[in-house]
Amino acid sequence: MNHINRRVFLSGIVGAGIVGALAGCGVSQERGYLGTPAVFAREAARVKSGKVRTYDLTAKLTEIDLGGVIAKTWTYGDSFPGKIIRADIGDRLKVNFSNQLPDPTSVHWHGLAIRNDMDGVPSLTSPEVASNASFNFDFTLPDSGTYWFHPHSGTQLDRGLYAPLIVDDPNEVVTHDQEWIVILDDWSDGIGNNPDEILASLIDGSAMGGMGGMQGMGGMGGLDAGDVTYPMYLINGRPLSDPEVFTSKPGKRIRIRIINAAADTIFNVALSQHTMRITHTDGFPVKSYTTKSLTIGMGERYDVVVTMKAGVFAFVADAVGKSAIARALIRSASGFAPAALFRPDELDTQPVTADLLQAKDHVKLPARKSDRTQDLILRGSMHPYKWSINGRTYSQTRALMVGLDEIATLRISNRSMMSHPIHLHGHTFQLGSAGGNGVRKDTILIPPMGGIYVDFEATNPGKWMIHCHNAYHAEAGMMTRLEYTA
Ligand SMILES: [Cu+2]
Repeated sequence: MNHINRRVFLSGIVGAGIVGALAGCGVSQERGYLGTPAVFAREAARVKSGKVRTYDLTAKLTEIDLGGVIAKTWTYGDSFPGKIIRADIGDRLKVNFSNQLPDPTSVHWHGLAIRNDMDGVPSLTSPEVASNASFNFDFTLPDSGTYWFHPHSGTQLDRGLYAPLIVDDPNEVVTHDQEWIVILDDWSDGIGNNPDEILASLIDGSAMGGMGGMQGMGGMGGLDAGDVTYPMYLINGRPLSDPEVFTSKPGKRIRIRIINAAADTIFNVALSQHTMRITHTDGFPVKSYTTKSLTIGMGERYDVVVTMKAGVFAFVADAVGKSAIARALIRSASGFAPAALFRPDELDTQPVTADLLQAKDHVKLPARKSDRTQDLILRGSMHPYKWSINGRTYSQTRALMVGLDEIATLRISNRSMMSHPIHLHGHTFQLGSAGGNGVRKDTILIPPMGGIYVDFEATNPGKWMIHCHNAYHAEAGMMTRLEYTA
């Protein structure tokens, strides 16, 4: 039961229709800020490089150019996606954040097992940052890898507020010549409905199909499709009509760090005429696995290495169940780019999912018997538009509990007809048993009616979110908390 049931994975049904009331996300502690002695003690014990890296980060209103279509949206700084934050393992990262948006916001450092009071979850770990206010983040980076950051406030994730955060390990043996960060997204803000309007339309059923409307009109809506039809799908903020072109040379090995920043879209990705050697997922190394395509859920990351042939090649992200693609190009020699809607044959191969991969030995958790097992039962429906964990939406949720330094098991079972990428804050679990072969991850796609279990080591005290990384499912209730016993 620790492996995703692949047959089930391919049999999603999407329902749509009349939707009812939303059970909103709850606010349990208005002030938050849980800088407890246990949190400070663990921060003090983290391995430190002695270096400090300081960044300024501003959330603001911006106009972006989507292939000649100007969209007003919210971004980090003047670039979209936001500028990379990069540091080494053990560095102390200081981010001076300023909120110039009309609404309160927050910044969550997705995937990083950092001190709890810097995790950026309003009303749980730190105060929401009011409009025209600021907040200074300050934390030690515990692990290397591909991470990213985004708001943890309402549906803001579905605007332009995201950027990569890369943590380097100076001791890593480098086996590539170039690096390319590829961020996938589904897009409507400023050109179709904004995220608040999309959520409202999902709840009241008013927007059916069309730009930023509801996906599917009942019946078979395709495989694992999301809830929303977007007018555009982007790679690095660029639409099909104006793709990013990455320049390389034949024989060069490119490390591609793929991040799915979409709110409602799972992608299958492939590079035309190439295989991809998967080296990491969610920041953690895996035993090399070569594939022609892979599936990436919202919030997940995969690092792959490709060895370039000569020519112009399409890197394509197929929006699963949505009959749409996003793409970028790699140019390693002269030639014409394939047509905008070109779909590589590689996308017709069985895509790799995390259950097929194995952790490298040095990142396996200690092979210890689990101290406690808790269930996460995922349920929901399009009508009414309501998504729950263990029969409760977030405002009514009962936190899962764990004791400090325990090995804890989460048994996740999906009793709905959609895939859900489940994200655990502050920890990286191991798929299957601690010390087994499963990969280390912080976000795992649970297929419709599928189930898995994961083990994690409870070494990061505080209050943490566990939730679906579909922004609309999370807002409609599919979130709970993990808390440490006193
Ligand atoms: Cu979900």
